[in-house]
Amino acid sequence: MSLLIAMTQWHLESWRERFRRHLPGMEIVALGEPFDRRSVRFAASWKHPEGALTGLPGLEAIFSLGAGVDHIFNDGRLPEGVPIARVVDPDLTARMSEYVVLHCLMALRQQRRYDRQQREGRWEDDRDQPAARDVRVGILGAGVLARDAAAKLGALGFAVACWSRSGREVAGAEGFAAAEGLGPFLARTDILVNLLPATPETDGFMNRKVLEGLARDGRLGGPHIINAGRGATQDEADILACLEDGTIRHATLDVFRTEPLPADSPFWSHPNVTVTPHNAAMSDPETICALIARQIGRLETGEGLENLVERGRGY
Ligand code: NDP
Ligand code: OXD
Repeated sequence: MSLLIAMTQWHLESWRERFRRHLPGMEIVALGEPFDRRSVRFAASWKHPEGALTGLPGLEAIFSLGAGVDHIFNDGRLPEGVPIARVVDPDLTARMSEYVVLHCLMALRQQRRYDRQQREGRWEDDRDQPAARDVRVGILGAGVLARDAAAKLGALGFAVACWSRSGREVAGAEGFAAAEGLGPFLARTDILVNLLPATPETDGFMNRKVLEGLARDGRLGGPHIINAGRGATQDEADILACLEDGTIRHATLDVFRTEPLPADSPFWSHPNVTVTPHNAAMSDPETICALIARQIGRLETGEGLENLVERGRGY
């Protein structure tokens, strides 16, 4: 019985060592080395190469090593019928909320302006500092991450709303659903936070049309956007053009269509763009291995997997 580590990018041997500790008795094998394909029961994936999970007749579950699963669905030869589970972890969730709260506060408290003034040696305060309650944050998504961020922003006083496919209720936030809810949601939003997954439906979602729908009467001198979901959900040419013509005032981007962000990307040097290297919410590898070991334990005892992904929806 073995678990296959099917990943690119990360350091294989440290993951193997962790899985060995959390799953004593399980053989841990990896792509790129000879292994018995018939004995693989579980796969742990992060951006595995296309087709890497085919020809594994005993495969019972695929575990994403992250919260997102777009990297798994990018594989056009994914074996059918095998359940896919993702990471839902309070530590990761808390880190994402830190990121969202940090960047909403940066906008609210005009921190970039004061940084600039400090560099220029200028003492100039703003007597028109809005309160958090004067600023409307709109979160795209009402899932695990959006709900926690909404609660923490709400505790600071921000006026929070969430928009999602189903319009599911989020405590302390106004709810908007589907295509009909999008216009009113955008029209009441000063800071747009994207926490949508990358799916065929959300591809390029943050485009000019959406950005033009944001509130024009806010207290921040123009709309701000924060994307900590996935780069595929943003239209990067539209974002740049909207920054140029003032449709949006500032973009904080943790994720990009091409990562690492190419050296010649105009985002690097744009004065109204904040770039972070896809680390809004790092997953703790130790926690993830423990989570997968627990999931395998649940399968062995017949309890079934948690945090399953719906293939039809892509998240
Ligand atoms: P969830 O699956 O819990 O939530 C996804 C939310 O998106 C749901 O509310 C869902 O609506 C909504 N949604 C999906 N598709 C659509 C659509 N077409 N239209 C409207 N709403 C839609 O995911 P999480 O909150 O756990 O994570 C969100 C994403 O964050 C991950 O998929 C990942 O890509 C990204 N992420 C980024 C990290 C980083 O470091 N930058 C770290 C971790 C995650 P409904 O509720 O109706 O189903
Ligand atoms: C994730 C990520 O999906 O780090 O967990 O982006």
